[in-house]
Amino acid sequence: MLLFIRSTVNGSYWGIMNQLEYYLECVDCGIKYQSIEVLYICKKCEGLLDIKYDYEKIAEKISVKTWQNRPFTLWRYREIFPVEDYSNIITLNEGGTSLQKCERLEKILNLGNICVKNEGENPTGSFKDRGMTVGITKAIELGFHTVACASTGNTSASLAAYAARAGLRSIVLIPSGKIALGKLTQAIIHGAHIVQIKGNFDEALRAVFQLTQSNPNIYLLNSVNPYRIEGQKSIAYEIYTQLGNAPDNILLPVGNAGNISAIWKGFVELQKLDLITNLPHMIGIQAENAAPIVTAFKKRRENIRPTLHPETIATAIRIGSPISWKKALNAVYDSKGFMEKVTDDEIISAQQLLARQEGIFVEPASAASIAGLKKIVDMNLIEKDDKTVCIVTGHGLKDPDIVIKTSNLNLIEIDPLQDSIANALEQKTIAMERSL
Ligand code: AN7
Repeated sequence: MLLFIRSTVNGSYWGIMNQLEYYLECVDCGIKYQSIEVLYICKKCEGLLDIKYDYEKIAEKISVKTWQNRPFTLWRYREIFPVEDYSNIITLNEGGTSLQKCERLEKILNLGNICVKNEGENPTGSFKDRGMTVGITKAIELGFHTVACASTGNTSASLAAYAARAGLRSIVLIPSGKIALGKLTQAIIHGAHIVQIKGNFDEALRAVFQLTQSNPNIYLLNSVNPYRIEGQKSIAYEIYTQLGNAPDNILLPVGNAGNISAIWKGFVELQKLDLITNLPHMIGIQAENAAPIVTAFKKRRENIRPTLHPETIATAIRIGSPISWKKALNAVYDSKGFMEKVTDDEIISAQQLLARQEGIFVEPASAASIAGLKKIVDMNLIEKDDKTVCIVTGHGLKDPDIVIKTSNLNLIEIDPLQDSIANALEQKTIAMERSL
């Protein structure tokens, strides 16, 4: 049953859950909807929805001391998530990822303060688990038995795992032949119903939208679902906890643009709650041939023009028509940040750099944030002593094929009874030096 109440008199849009009051609001036309409604986009103008809270009331309920005494996972910050009953959450202990200071990278880039937030440490190996714990909890709360998403890989892996944990059926639509092996493997082992789409992610997203519109018993868990975004804003809360304030810059890869919107929302909330004194510049990085938001930003356009045939080695962000582009552009403009693009070669070099210099193995899309940092340093767009946090969004083992393809393998094989290992290594070093 849909309940659509537009009261202009007494503000009765407020839904009350867990004594936390909130409602949904269209980011385009501002119409408000009650939180009990299952809705993904505005019924009037098809704009994206955002969840609105009464921050004064939230401020009364939270206590930093209480947070400190809880385990360092996403649910440490439970008061800021719109779930009805905390005792019924579906969790795999997501969040609580480490913030690694990268001193070698600092030296190489001649910067004073770089940290990497390693989202590969999440249960299924990507930041998507943050959105999924809240989204799947919501699916259960709303009484759904089936959940679905379109995905370039990580969302499908996460959805499949959390649906399994909750005992729900999951359906994932993926672009045929274009998702990384590790991600497909995860969707398979967690028992998702996998549908390969002849087409790219944008077409898969349209298809899953139609599927859930014509089958209202299936809950859509792409980032257009406003509850997903609520989970992902936890990245901001953790960075605040780890640094004691907000950094100067946040760099992250941008695909469908949910994460940049979510993290910005988190920081704005932290400021409203009087927990931080400054806001970071949000710097979004896209792959060169899948960069519609970068183009819109550079041309100061109000709208994006979708890229019809997005292409990049970083399949996670091979997206031409990002659903959350408007929220992302708002985040970039409001934070006085910017958008930049990087080539596949720059992405691969950054992946190798982070792995070899810092011991952190990330998938290509995640390396885009490091490639972007290198690029903006070269462009003098960053102050030397700025505190910069790069979000590395997914684990490198998600996509082993890419490493094999892009590395100069030059493996050696010897008979240990006859050959000398030292000699073989020396020969290899000489060969490698010659090939440089
Ligand atoms: C590793 O899984 O869109 O800008 O369907 O897997 O919030 O879309 C993945 C996106 C960055 C981009 N890094 O985040 C999907 C999907 C990694 C990702 C992004 C994705 P958004």
